[in-house]
Amino acid sequence: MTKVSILVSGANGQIGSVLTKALREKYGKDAVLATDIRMGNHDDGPFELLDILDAKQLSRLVRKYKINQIYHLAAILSETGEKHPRMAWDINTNGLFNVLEIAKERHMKLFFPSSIGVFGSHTPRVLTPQETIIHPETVYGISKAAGENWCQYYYLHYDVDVRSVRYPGIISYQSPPGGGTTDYAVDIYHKAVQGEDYECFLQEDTMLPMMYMDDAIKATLQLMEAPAEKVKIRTSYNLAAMSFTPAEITAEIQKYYPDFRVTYKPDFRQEIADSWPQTIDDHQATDDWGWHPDYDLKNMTSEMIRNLKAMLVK
Ligand code: NAD
Ligand code: AKB
Repeated sequence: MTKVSILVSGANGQIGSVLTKALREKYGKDAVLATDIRMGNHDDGPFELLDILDAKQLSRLVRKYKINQIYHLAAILSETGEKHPRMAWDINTNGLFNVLEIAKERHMKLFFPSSIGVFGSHTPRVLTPQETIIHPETVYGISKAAGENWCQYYYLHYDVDVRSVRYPGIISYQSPPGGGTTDYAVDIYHKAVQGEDYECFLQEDTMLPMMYMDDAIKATLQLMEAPAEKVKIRTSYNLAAMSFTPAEITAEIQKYYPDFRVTYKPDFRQEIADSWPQTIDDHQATDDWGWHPDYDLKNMTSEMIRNLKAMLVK
């Protein structure tokens, strides 16, 4: 069997920093090359600077480290994308092209994270189906929807073994979020644990799909390990764990911090959130490769608070 040798792009980000660790635990620290456009803290294994738009450097690193799998996380998320539309399109689309091309050339396995951001206001918002209307209204969503289709194209025409999930908003204590619409659901825990009030940029009744980081990592590894014939969707799988509103997460946090107060000052992210689903139908991921989440709002809140408190003490 060929030895697994992985390159992670965007490895310093919210998901990349945790996923790189998980991959190193699974495959060994030297089997996972962390890369990012900026320096980061990856003392436990190899790290190289890589702008994903630099196809030559990507190719050089792939050859140097004999890479046979890429987890392509580098991207610009929804909030930052609306502030810098051309840059977001360029990085999200041309970065993916560079990755797809090298995956084609060297017959590599590829993970591409898509997002609930591919959906728009014409999509059914409750139990959003796997196959449905996809007319995204953000640059981020447009780039992810195009990316999903390009992934399928490279699978169909060039036999690239590309696998993808549409992550909901990811919630973690280990790493800060990187400029998205769901970031409030991470920030709110930090404020509560620090004993501060929180001003939320979404309305109190805005329901969005969310997922605890442990489940996101579990889904990613599970999909990448699934036998190829079980992976029937080559655009991107719907993936779900929980959905809640700012009022509901606040109420859950107040079970630990009864004096915690949240005020609401919606900004331009409200419009983005209003165009996204409230709940997701992910039965196809369950049927095809056995997906089941472990975390709901209750046990995630307990874990977030326990871990953030421990970090505060250090
Ligand atoms: P993040 O913003 O925290 O991290 C992205 C990383 O990419 C950063 O470390 C950044 O430095 C790097 N990067 C930016 N431009 C780059 C470039 N030109 N070359 C190389 N690296 C570059 O994002 P994240 O939350 O970790 O998301 C990772 C992936 O998962 C993204 O593709 C994102 O769209 C997707 N996703 C994330 C969420 C979420 O809630 N976090 C939800 C759905 C999908
Ligand atoms: C964002 O809010 O942009 C991301 C996502 C759901 O894709 N967290």
